[in-house]
Amino acid sequence: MVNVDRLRAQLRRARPVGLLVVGGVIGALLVIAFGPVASSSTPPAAGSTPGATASSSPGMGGMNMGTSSTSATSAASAASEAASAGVKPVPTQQLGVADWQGMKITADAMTPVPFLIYNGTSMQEVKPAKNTSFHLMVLLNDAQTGVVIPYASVWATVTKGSAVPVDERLWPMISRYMGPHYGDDVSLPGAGTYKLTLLISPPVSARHVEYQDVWLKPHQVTFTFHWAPTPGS
Ligand SMILES: [Cu+2]
Repeated sequence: MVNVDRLRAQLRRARPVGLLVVGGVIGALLVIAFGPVASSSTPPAAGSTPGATASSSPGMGGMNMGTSSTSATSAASAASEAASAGVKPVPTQQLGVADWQGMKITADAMTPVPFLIYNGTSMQEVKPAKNTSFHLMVLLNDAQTGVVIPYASVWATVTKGSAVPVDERLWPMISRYMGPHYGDDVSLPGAGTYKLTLLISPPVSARHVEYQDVWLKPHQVTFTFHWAPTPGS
C-alpha cells in the first residue's frame, strides 16, 4: 500500500510536480466528462483507416520489435521497476501505428508497470496482476513535430474472435520517459492474433489556430497484432 500522507507531503514539498499532477487530473476529469459523447457517436470501424492494419507488421516471433531510443529507455526503466515487483519483462513492441489528420497514433506494448492514480485528494496504487500480459500504451503525437497531444481520450478494445479480453477507457497517464500517454496493464488469454480497436476522442482543450480544423469528431482505428508471452519465465 502507498503511504498517502507521505506522498502528499512530497507533493507539497515539490510544488511544481504537484501542480503538474493536478493539471493532469483536471485533463482527466474533462476527458471523463466527455467520454459518453465519444462512445455514443462511434464512427464506422472497417475501412475508415486504410493502412492501419497493414502498418502493424509482425516481426520476429510475431512481434514488431521496432523501438525508438525513448521507448528503449522507458522499457529499461520499466523492466527494472518490474523486476522488483516480480513481473516478467516484456520487450517494448509496436502493436500498430496510424495517422489521423496529422496526429500520429501509436500503440505499444511494454513490461507491466505499477502506477498511481491521483484524483487531487488521494492516491491509489495499481499493481499489475500476476496474469497481466503487458502495459498497453497509446501515444498521440503531432506527426510533423512529434509533440505530444494531451487532453484526448482513448477507449481500447481487444478482441480475438468473439472473445473480448479488453474493453475499457485507458488512463490518461504521465511518465518521465513517455510523457503524457494513455494506458493500462492488460491481460490477454495467451498467444495469438488479436485486433486492437482504439476510439480516440478529440482533445478537449483550447487550441492554437493551426489545430482549428482537425480532430473534431471521435476517430476509430483498428490494428491487428500478434501476441506471444515472453518464453522461459
Ligand atoms: Cu503508462
